[in-house]
Amino acid sequence: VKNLHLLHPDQIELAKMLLVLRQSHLFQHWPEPGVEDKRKKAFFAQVAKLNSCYPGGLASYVKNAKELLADSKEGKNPYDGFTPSVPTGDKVLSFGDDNFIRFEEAGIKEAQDAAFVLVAGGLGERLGYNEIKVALPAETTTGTCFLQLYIESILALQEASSRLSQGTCQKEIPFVIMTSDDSYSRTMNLLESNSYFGMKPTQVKLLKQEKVACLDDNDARLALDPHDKYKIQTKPHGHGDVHSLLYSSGLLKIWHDAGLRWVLFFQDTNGLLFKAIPAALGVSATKQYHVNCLLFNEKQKKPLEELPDSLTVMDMKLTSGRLMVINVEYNQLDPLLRANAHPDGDVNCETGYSPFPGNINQLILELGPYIEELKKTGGAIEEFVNPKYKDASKTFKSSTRLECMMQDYPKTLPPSAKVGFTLMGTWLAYAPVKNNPEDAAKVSKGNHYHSATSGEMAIYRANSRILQKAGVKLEDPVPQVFNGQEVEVWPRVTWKPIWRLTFSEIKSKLRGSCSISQRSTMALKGRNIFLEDLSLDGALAINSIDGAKVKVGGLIRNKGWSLESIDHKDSGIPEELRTRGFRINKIEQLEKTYSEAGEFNF
Ligand code: UGB
Repeated sequence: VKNLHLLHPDQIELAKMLLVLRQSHLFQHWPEPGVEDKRKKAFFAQVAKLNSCYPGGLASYVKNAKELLADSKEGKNPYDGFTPSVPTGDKVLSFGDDNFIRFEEAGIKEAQDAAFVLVAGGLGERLGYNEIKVALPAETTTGTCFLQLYIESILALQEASSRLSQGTCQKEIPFVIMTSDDSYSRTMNLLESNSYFGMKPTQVKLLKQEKVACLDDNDARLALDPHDKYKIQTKPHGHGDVHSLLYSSGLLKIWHDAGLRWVLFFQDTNGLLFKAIPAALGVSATKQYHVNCLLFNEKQKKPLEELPDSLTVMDMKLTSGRLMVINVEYNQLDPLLRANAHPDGDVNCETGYSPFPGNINQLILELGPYIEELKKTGGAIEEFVNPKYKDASKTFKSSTRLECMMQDYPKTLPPSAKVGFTLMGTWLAYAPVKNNPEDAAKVSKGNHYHSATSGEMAIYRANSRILQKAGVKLEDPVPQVFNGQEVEVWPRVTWKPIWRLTFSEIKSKLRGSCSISQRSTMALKGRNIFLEDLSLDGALAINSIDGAKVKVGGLIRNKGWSLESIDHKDSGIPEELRTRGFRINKIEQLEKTYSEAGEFNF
């Protein structure tokens, strides 16, 4: 009370609110006026920010926290009353068949009416990489980082979509990146120092999510920062923030007014994602899904204790009869199954994998119904709390906070909402980079490592298999161990998204009979490169401008590029190589650059 005169009237209101919320411990320790007054004012500036960034303000935050903490203390399962079942509907979309090609075409048509949203507020502590994760090379043959790959993929989609609709000028596909205090400036720097990887700066918009207040106990007392007694401790609220941020930024309305129809959400390190996007968007459009979740098959039965939870999806039926297609956290799935006539929990079926598919966390939302829903909710997503308890007394080991996930969006939708999914083969659609070498090496053989090593190898495997499906003869992969992880090493095939996005496009780039040996590397950086009766046994790199039409054929043999194991603990080696446990030794290659328009054969 003695300090009240230091504050502005609106800060006094905030102080009163904190008292009503029983948060007086936050300033009980404050010294007499005249001592550290500036820091006292700064404290209220932070309170004002925390209050304005949460829908309903701090009063709602504390109220929600109390309820969720009470449920958690009681051990209440949020899925009580639901009966889980494996989702029904279409089976796995099979790459390259007629159905797949039809969906890809439909998706390409729709792409010009889409906006893309990347959630990249996390720092990737689990990966042990000190930079932002989107700066990490997706593969080291070309060194293309994830952000570049994503931007070039969106630009290629934009171009293909406008070509298909024979539009006179290309519609620019908006690209939003949700960042946080941890990632905002580094993401901006990465974009600016690389000329936005070819995208117009006006096409890219960075949003920033704020952290939320930490909670010290079951009464939702806000936690003070252990290093600063004039600051409330904060932690990330989760990727679910993306919905309220998109809504409050006004972008959804702008997109709607501009006639856009789809919003696609995706995560920071999946180098395969855009191979699945055209078909998945085609599924959304054809089936008129309001929400389409991308799923992968061959989900491991149970992650190791050391690894974080992943998600799965299923149809869930409430006893009252409501059917909900929803993602369920792995740690909630097992108890849920056990309580519902599956005494062994989530176990593998005859395929050797869990019958429940995994969640890639790529969502496609139809913009119209999405806006209507957000007008009601403001983008608030059902939250959860995950306190780590000391013992049976249920006091906390350390402070906790409320969290939310973007994939929980459908939870509040009315039963009439069309929520569906697109199931793809893992090899085509999902290879995230999340785990550091030590943790990945603990994953049992045959399961997904989700490391930089497996992420890179998955790109070569997918590209090789795509070429194989299109008729190219490829030698079988060989197993190799890097960073303690056994991976299949396929020919190191890479191409720019502009070379090929869909299966039909790739077929149009191949002629005659082509073959590639296992030890080969092929990097295609150009739009009009055609492979004709090519027999490659070594390394081939082609760079060409749009106007150059290059036909590559005949026998190309050289010493090539080999993969050399490195020690991930050797701090003298760059981190982005150490995370994958190998580097590329460029011994000999055929490299050609075409910087002038014309037709070329070699
Ligand atoms: N992210 C943010 O933008 N803000 C945040 O506050 C937190 C994260 P993680 P997670 O792919 O297998 C997700 O940490 O949370 C961004 C799904 O929830 O990589 O463990 C962050 O930058 C889970 O259902 O993943 O689990 C990154 O781009 C499952 O699908 C993204 O959010 C799992 O991914 C995901 O953050 C998976």
